[in-house]
Amino acid sequence: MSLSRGALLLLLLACGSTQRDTQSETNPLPDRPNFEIEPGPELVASDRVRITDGEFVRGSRPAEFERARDLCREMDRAALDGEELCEHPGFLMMLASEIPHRTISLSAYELDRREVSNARYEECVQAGICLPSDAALHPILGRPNHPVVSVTWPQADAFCRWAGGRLPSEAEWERAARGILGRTFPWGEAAHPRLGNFRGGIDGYEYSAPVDSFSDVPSPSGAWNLAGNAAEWVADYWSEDSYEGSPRHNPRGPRTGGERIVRGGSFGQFVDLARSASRRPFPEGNRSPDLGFRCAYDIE
Ligand SMILES: [Ca+2]
Repeated sequence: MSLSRGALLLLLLACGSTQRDTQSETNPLPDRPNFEIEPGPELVASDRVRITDGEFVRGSRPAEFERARDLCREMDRAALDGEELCEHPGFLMMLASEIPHRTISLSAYELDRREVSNARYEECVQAGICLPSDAALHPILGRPNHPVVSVTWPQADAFCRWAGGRLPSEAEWERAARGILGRTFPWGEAAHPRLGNFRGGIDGYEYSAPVDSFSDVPSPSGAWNLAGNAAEWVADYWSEDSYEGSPRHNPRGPRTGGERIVRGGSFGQFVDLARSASRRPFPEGNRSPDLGFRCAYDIE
């Protein structure tokens, strides 16, 4: 019997408790690659970036699907319960949901430069609007400058509204991580496990990292930790075929559903799951110790 989509994600998250370093043993990488430069990131305040209106290419070509499968195998993802995860139907379904590859356009918006921290989230709790995170008392996950995690989608949504914004649409999140050049990762093409907080420990963090860590790693939007650290809720409901027939301007997912979309990979997952096009479903009322969020803001 195949795993449900939510169960598959939980399985992937559960893998994070075992730290391994197969990548560094088999494929030594430089500490920093030669970054591609993309003009345009605009820091509008210390805490937000502005993304101008315009087009970008969303989704993946069939060749990128195959490359993502290869990346999964390279990460030496463990066989789980005798089943090879990289060939699991649920995993392949999530990869296939990135197709088709298509140019779409978005209105301008602003985005939090950092994941929402425990300290910021606590202000909303103290205001009587937000419910406390389940990880608030964890010795690492609960640190003030670490991303708030273990919050449901409704809790994340409530915070962003309280903060004067909203959760980013899935397309807005991808645009911020991918840029107009269609990068595979925010920093470029190669799967560098040192350029964010991923499973494996060679980035220096076993659990979450401060929300201003990896601030020297460029991204097309200037936002930090889109790839890795806390995975991030976005606004849209999940559908594996939502890219089919999608509007080409400011697309949103289905109007209803029970699962929302999670983006960006996490400290509990290998770097391949942090590809900027990678998308996965998660039940909106569930929590995970590596799942947080950041907020977007309309420009008046
Ligand atoms: Ca993140």
